[in-house]
Amino acid sequence: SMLSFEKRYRVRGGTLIGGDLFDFWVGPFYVGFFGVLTAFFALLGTLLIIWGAAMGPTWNIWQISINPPDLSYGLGFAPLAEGGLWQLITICALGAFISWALRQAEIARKLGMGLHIPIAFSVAVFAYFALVVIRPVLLGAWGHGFPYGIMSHLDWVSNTGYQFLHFHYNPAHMLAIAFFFTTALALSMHGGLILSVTNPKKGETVKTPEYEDTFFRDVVGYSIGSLGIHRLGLFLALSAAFWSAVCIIISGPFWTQSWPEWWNWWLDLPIWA
Ligand code: BCL
Ligand code: UQ1
Repeated sequence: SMLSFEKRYRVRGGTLIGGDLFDFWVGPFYVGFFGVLTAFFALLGTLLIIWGAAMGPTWNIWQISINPPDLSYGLGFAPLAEGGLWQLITICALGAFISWALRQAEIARKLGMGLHIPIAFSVAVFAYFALVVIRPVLLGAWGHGFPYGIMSHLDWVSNTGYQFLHFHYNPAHMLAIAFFFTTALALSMHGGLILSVTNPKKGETVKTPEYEDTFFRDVVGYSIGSLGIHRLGLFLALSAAFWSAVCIIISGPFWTQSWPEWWNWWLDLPIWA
């Protein structure tokens, strides 16, 4: 069922392309030109994955893997069964992700909201783009992309990590992990705080933001505020994905030795001499 609010905002306009053509809803879902595009790419990509699985040796969900082309194909097209399918699926994935972001933008424009959500989602898309386009192009072969499979992509991460001896020493990987963990800390504190103030003892009223501020001033001497925590959360989460993209782009294209060796710049500082 539709909220009265929704009804009021189900009006024409805000589309980026196609004018009124796809400016309608199917049940609760806004369609739009990019809704159609997302559905098209997602469906085609899924069918190609199923086709790839059917050509492969197993239906075991853990072992199915659609692999990128051999490194010898460089940046050219490969035959379907030799990684070409992976290339088409990658195009479909990017088509679906980008269309999804643009559909978010259309909905935000319709509602007169900021574009924070599509911008945030674009950072996740950027991390994926870094893995399957930016780094393979910089290294000169699509074969550097990761395979589409549950276990196989984990094997790829492990192998790629050990190519650099010890990936924990990658400074951008360190930053990305620190941001992921801090995101979890901030969200757990925020979730806990909001649930705690909205669940008063029987007979008492919900607590105001003054209580939230006072709690954190009493605990850590500082409150970032009820708007500030959301800015902090968005910053932390986007930074996690951004530094993830950086950590993998630099591994190979800009640093080919082991990551522990990168830290020699520190040992080589003249102040130790
Ligand atoms: Mg590491 C990468 C953490 C140990 C090698 N590693 C990462 C990062 C992250 C991380 C920082 C992956 C997140 C990411 O990219 O998000 N690594 C991490 C941690 C440890 C760790 C916490 C740990 O030890 C505690 N890593 C190691 C060990 C190495 C190692 C030491 C292996 C031996 N690590 C690597 C390598 C890589 C990482 C190699 C990477 O390539 C990866 C990285 O940085 O990649 C960029 C970004 C998010 C995305 C890419 C997701 C994008 C989602 C898209 C846009 C939307 C999908 C929609 C979906 C299909 C639809 C679903 C529909 C459903 C209906 C819902
Ligand atoms: C906080 O200060 C705050 O403002 C009142 C919130 O808003 C509701 C929060 O959710 C959290 C977690 C904090 C505490 C955060 C810091 C960085 C001290």
